[in-house]
Amino acid sequence: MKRIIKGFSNFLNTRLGFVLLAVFLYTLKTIYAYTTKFNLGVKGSIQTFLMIINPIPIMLLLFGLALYMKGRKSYIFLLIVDFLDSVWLFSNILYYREFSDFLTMVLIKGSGSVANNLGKSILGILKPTDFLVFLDVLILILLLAFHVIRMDVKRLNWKIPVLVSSLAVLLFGANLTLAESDRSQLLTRTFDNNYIVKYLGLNVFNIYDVVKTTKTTAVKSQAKSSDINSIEKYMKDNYVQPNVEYTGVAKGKNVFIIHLESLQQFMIDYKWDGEEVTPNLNKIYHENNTLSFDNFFNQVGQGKTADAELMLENSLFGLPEGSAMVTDGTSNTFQAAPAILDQEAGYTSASFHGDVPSFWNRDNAYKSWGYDYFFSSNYYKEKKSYNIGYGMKDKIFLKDSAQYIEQLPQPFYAKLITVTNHYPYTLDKKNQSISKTDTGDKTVDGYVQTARYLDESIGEFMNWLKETGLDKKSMIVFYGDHYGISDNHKKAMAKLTGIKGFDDFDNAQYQRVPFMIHMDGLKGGINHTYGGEIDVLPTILNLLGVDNKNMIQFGSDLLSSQHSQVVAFRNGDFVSPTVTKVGSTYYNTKTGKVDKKISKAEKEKLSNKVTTELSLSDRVINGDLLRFHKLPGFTTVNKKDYSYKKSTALKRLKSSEKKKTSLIDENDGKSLVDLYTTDAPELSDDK
Ligand code: GP9
Ligand code: MN
Repeated sequence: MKRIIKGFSNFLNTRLGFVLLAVFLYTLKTIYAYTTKFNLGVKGSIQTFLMIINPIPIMLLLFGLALYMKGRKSYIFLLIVDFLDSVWLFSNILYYREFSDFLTMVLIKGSGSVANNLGKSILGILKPTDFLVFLDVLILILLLAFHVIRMDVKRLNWKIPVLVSSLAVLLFGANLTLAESDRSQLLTRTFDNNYIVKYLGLNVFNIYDVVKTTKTTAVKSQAKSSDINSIEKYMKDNYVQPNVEYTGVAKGKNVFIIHLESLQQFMIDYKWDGEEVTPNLNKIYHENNTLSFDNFFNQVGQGKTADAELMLENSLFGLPEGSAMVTDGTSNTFQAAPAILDQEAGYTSASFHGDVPSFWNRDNAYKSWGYDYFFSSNYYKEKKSYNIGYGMKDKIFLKDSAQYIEQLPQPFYAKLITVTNHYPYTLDKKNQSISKTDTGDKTVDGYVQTARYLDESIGEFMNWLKETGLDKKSMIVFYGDHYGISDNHKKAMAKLTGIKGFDDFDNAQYQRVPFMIHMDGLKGGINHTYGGEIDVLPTILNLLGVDNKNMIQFGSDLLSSQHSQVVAFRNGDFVSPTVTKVGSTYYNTKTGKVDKKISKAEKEKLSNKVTTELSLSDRVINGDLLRFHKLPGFTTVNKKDYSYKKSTALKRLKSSEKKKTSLIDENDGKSLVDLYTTDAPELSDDK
């Protein structure tokens, strides 16, 4: 035993031993920070394992640099690196406490509101245990100072540091592979900074962030103000006059944008086991005062929900890779729906979502879009049973949103993002009200159950709008953000739809998602125009009577007779009433057969239109070109004016400077939340 201890202490007296000790202590410290200071959402054994080991490769690489040096300076170097890294961790802990997100380069460069929001309150949020992240540095210093460990000053054989660095790279490769196998497209889609930290560690996230930001800022800094000219010209040449019959019919109304997670159009009127899956939505779909679209497509890319949000509120396409909300949402200038409606028509805007604010970088992108409020998961009562998958269960989420909706000054623009009907479509027994389908495909068969649950939650919400009279004062827009069943499940889709040999053509057709505009007195009906998410903003602005003539928008009013019915998909494929393109194959949309008659010129014309629009839109985002586009009467949004800190927001709601126009005010200060009825079993269990 003695010999082992002796051997161990001898090893620590070597420089390699010291480096490994530093890595070990650093790892312990990050485990402490990850589990007590952040909320990474670690689930299962793989994620736990990765969370524990993820600091090792990068620290081995960084601290390992000390092995290339000789003398005391190698130790000093290691301690400085360790100290600086701890300062960084410490800063992230403080930032996270306020924003539930990590620091990024863009935020630090000052375009965000870190200093603004954090500066004043730093002392207020500091906890003594935060300083524990410096403990490992202190221990190492003390060990050296009291000569418990002696410095090993000689130069090492060059093979040792090279071996350590190579091992670090190898370990990192293994870490990344394991992470990707648990969460594919982790680095290309970048849904949430929390995910990258959970899987790869804070330092890797920072390196990733710096590389990514350097790349995007280089493109932006090269962009010139004249770059907007060709875009402005394209807009002018392709301007679509909106349908005047509908101009302003919703003027001054509240707007609800109801995001139906992963809901595809084929669920509308779909029956399973002799029952309608979505009876409430079906009813709305067929009502006379609902404008329903049955040829409306999702157009998202890797950004999925984020792309849908971007298109709906900016009429700009998502990027070919990743999510523009993440890569450009913090830094770019936008002319988005919330800001436009605020400035043009005095709307208060709010987004509601029962997930963490960092997902899809909403906490920052929403500020750039001018959202006054962002009610994310920390505004809601949290309980384990209230959550499933990515966030709160829809019934509880919508019910608990009512308390904030009734406080919003009217007119308001409120977006409610549901999430229960999300892959992998799991739902607890108590909430299931229809049986699973029987395709035998595990990821597909629960879909009708979560879709039914979503539908029921919408039914309850609509009922509350009726009870409170909000339904008469509002225009309610429903949309499905993207497919629920991906093209990896063609066999199951064939069974669900009855289409034999469900193929690529069918898959393109099944990108249809619901889009409905519901309003008291609206001239409704089922409209067969082909269109997609890019067209929502111009359509809605026309209904609200807001002129969009000078805006940079890649969609057009769906109700206009001039509306182009060529619907672009993010990969350059498209669907139109006559032609569908998938890869290099052109189909006849009516028959689903490969179209051999279509001329080369026609193919090129359609295809060019689609790729031109996609690439012009990419240019706007990559070059941050809206900063150069002068929109008459519009003042550029200043992100610093916005804060989604709960205490500040709630105070602001109560003391709104706008005259007292909320639902509560209209009801003599009395809450109308009691009128909300839900059969959510979790809530009746509470009683
Ligand atoms: C998470 C939710 C899901 O907050 O919006 O996003 P998705 O995975 O559908 O893109
Ligand atoms: Mn989604």
